[in-house]
Amino acid sequence: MKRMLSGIKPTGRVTLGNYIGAIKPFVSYQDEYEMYIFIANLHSMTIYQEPKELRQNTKDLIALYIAAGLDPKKVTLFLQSDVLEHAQLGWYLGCMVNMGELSRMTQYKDKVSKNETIGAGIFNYPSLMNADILMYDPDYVPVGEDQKQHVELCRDIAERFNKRYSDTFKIPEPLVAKVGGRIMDLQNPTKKMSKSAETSKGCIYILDDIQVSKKKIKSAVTDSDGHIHYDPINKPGISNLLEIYSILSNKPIKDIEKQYEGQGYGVFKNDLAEIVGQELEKIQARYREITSGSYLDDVLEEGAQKARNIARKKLAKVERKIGITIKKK
Ligand code: ATP
Ligand code: LTN
Repeated sequence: MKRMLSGIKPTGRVTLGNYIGAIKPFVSYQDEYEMYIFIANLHSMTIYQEPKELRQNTKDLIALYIAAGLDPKKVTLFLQSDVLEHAQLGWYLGCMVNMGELSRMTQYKDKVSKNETIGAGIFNYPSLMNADILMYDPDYVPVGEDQKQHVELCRDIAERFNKRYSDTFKIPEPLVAKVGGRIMDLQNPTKKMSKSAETSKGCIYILDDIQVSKKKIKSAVTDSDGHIHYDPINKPGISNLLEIYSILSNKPIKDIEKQYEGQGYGVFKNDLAEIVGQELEKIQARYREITSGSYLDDVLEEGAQKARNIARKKLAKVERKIGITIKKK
């Protein structure tokens, strides 16, 4: 069985973008791959998190993974901070990456260009991400479009390490969905739907009130040409809605275009609002069941143990190779 690994940061309320771009694909992979999915809580610290909110977001995220259909019996689900080896391997790998390489990362460049005061964590975080990945030798890393560059850097660093020492890490492949890899903000469809966005109007949260989320779909920004056609460059709003529709209804975009030929945006948006509403209702019902008891703690404990078994061995191997370990056995 090929292995797959991915993580999501608990930096805010989980969005429809996270669900479509990350969580839903994970669910579809779980029968086919050996999967490791974790909450990237160390990464979330790159931006200040209010402690109470961080705790709640972390719990919600793990519950939503399961509510969306991930089965902890099939998938190893864990908290990054429960496996201390990530930070240690992150340090070694951080010593192997060049400042120039880290400076070219889009997420970092975006922050710099906005002249925000940024912590060193934002700059260094691809090294920790490299550790998260290389620790488990995955074949594939399913991510949204925005993370592809980080996985490519990870491949370079793995190759560098293997060449400098000896074969140690598997070279992972990023896996970006062709449809749904980049769901856009409903009010500004040239911007990614993001859980840490300043305003929530263009962003659907999985735990949103159902009526609120329907309203957000109905008031999504489109264009004035009235033709339901997929063209992300010239019709970003409608194209984004078509992607959401396609993923949630399991229908190809071409079929949806045909279905709404000659109809206005109103009908299409109303139908999509219903589809989104139904999907969220299903997840929210399951979420309420899961969060009432100690089930989540048990899942995380079991996941951490499984992950630690792998991480401990990998880190020991790395430390032997690089000369940190002085004991013979
Ligand atoms: P932040 O706004 O704090 O950067 P985020 O909403 O971008 O957070 P992440 O935790 O960075 O979410 O991402 C989790 C996963 O969800 C990643 O694989 C990422 O690529 C994917 N993802 C995030 N936003 C979207 C989106 N709008 N469309 C598709 N996939 C997305
Ligand atoms: N950096 C990613 C989250 C993340 C991740 C990972 C994804 C941290 N470690 C390892 C895949 C594999 C983000 O910002 N979305």
